[in-house]
Amino acid sequence: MPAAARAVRAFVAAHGREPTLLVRSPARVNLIGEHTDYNDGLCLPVAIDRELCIALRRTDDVAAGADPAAGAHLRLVSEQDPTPAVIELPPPPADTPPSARATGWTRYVQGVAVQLAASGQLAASGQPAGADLVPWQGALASDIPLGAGLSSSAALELAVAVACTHLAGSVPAPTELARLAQRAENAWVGAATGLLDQLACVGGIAGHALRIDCRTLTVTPVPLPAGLAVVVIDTGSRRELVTSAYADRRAECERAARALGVPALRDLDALPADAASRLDPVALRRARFVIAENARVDAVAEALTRGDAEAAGRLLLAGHRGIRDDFEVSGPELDAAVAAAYAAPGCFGARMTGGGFAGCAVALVDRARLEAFTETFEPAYFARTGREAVLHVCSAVAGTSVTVLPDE
Ligand code: GAF
Repeated sequence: MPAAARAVRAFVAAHGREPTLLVRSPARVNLIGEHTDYNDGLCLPVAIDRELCIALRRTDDVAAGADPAAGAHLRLVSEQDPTPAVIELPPPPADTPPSARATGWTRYVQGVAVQLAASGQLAASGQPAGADLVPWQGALASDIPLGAGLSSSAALELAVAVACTHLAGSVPAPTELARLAQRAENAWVGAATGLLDQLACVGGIAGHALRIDCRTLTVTPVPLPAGLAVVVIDTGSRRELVTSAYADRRAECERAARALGVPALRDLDALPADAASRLDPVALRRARFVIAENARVDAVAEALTRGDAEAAGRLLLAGHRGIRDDFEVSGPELDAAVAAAYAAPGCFGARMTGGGFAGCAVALVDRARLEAFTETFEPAYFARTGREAVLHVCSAVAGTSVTVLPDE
């Protein structure tokens, strides 16, 4: 059963009546441009048809038969967790110490509510910031694998943000929603991530990848050739401690930019001739990767636009080599998946995708040869790793959206 139908069913089971709204928020896969977002650089994600859905209903609308006893909070049940997320309204202040914040997935929901209240996003009416945060109850269902590098957390953040702003009668620009969700993740959850995931999730366009300039926040649609399948390979691997390694990479990039005298690595088209004497070996490798990766984003976007899947695939392979050897965030299962994919029929190229170390790879595959690709890839990957991979043949879809359901 699709996630949307499961969310509606879970809502009725939990709350004993029908929801009035359905919010749908896609996962994303990044084709190229990895770890460039926090370097003010370029990336090329696709919002994909694996989604997180929230069915919901406001609880303060007595005229519509709502239950005032439900109280002033957001209450969200999930098919993946028996303990509901309950966020009291008004939400806690933004400077609440980390130890007093919610834990687990509830923290993302709370973080969005906190940022909405703190931003004055909902205060167009002139009321104090946060006064317009409408209480609601909801049920969540998701087809996005957790911890796999497909942005399940950004999908949740954006779904909650869109639910809250819709009920408040506010329609913020997609970039504002993305920034707000990023603040929830950075300042409340405590993960120093860039803006790639949130922009991809909220800005998705059917049939297109998105060339995102993370400095100007300009999003340019890039058509995906009809005969080209975007295949996400879930390697089945997951890693702990990814957050601290991510923070290390970010710090190393910032160190490299400082030593090279630029605001961000984005500001360099090539390593200066004397880079090796100005940078320690680690910072040199990180800078080399980021500079080359930014250039690959434009090259892949151009190749896709002219329908040149071979060229796009070669660039993905080069990207994988760079992220493995210079940026050092690949992992054994990711390397095995890329090698097995590229050796399979119909594959133009493949690379790890997302933050790294574990999770998913992405392959560009000739749609006409998908069956042969799958038949060859699966046993080859198993032979290399002893693991079963899960393949998702993905379509590019629209970003986070809200639908009004027939009210019963
Ligand atoms: C994670 C982060 F959340 C993104 O901001 C981005 O840096 C990505 O890793 C790497 O490209 O998904």
